[in-house]
Amino acid sequence: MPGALKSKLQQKVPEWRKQRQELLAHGEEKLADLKVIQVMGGLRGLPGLVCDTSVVSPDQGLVVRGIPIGELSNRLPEEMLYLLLTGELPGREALDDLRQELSSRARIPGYVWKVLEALPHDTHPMAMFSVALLALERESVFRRHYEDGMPKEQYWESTLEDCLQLLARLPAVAAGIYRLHIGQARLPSRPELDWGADFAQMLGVEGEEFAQLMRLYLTLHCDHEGGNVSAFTSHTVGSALSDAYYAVAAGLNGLAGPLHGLANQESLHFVLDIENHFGGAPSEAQLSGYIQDRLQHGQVIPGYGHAVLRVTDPRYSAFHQFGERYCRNEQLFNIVDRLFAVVPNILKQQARVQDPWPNVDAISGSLLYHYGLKEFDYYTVLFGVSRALGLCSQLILNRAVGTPIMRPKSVSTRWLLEHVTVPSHVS
Ligand code: CMX
Repeated sequence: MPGALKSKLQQKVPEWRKQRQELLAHGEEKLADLKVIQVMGGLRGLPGLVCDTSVVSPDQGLVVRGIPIGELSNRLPEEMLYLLLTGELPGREALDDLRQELSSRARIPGYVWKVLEALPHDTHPMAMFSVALLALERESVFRRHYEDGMPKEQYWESTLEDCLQLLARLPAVAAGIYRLHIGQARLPSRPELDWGADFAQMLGVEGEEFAQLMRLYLTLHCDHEGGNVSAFTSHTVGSALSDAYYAVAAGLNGLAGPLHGLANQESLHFVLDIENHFGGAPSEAQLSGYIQDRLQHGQVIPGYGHAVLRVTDPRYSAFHQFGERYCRNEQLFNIVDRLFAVVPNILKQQARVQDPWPNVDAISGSLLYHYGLKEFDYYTVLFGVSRALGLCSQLILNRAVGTPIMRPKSVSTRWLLEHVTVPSHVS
């Protein structure tokens, strides 16, 4: 018998397919004009993708299935998965069923550990994470069924199967990578715990406060619509009908970049550098000079700015509330607070910066550090465990409605030069 999540999707998929057909009947209608700056500037603002799991608006930030993320910060990551996929929060029974389904699939095949243990010790944890996922690809049900001639209508069901298997294993894989990284033995999963609490204890950090931080962390990072580097990459790879293991690993490889998910690592480095430089929390005036100096040297201010947002990231605010409650007297938290008082005003004076406000990466690292998770280069793995919820959900939904392979047109510089209006002084 299918689980509660699959049953709910079986109810919903026909309606979503119908909607897509209705829209396709309007296929020739025009939605937007394309500017040269968009072609040359990462397609900023161009509505060229459909993503139903969440939207990010400049003034509100992340809204998951119609609910602002600030209203979801007390939800479990498992509830977020159900919400992302179905558009509804699960009731008690459906949630218990999903948790049971995840814990029953959580065992990690031994070969994954052998592969990870064979890597040089200084391999970046994000590279290890990606390698682990690719090692698990041999288990793909989608690939096997595809080879056996599975009909298109069933693609999403095999993809769901792969995604549940993949997601169920991620906390143990990610925690195992952490323990390997710090030279400690792996800790066994405790299936009676929820996803966040089990992950926390497998990392080796005990206590309800850290479990609560992990739940919050996994909930807040779960999705950020479809156009960010990790989601877009994962979608592109998935659109070739590569299975979930390939698609999610590809997305995580994008997340590993310093302008994307790695910014949380960079951000904490930055806060610690400030602490070292001033021998503690600097005054606002000292901090202001430090920031100006950094900008003059052409460096970015990690954790500030965003390609879409134009307000303080609500995920920053949710972490800040947590910090206010549990880390108020922590020096790093105070530096983070002081940066918030200083950086936006300075960035506002830089005409080129579109968004002077903090994003989620400005604060998450200082909270992790407070609980003794001091391996910065591991932080993006935590982000990745959470973001895989969104990547998988997007992949399943795309398979359900039959989104085609991605193939935008590229143009050459010569083509652009020929198509822009010739300046009057030239002619
Ligand atoms: N510090 C200094 N300069 C910044 C800046 C910052 N925090 N944010 C933007 N800028 C600069 C850009 O580098 C760009 O400079 P150039 O014109 O010289 O290339 C200019 O301002 C315009 O950028 P933008 O349109 O405001 O922002 P983008 O969409 O190009 O980039 C982002 C967005 C996040 C990459 C950028 O703000 C940045 O590098 N921030 C710091 C890194 C960071 O926190 N990344 C995490 C983002 C969240 C995530 O995806 O995980």
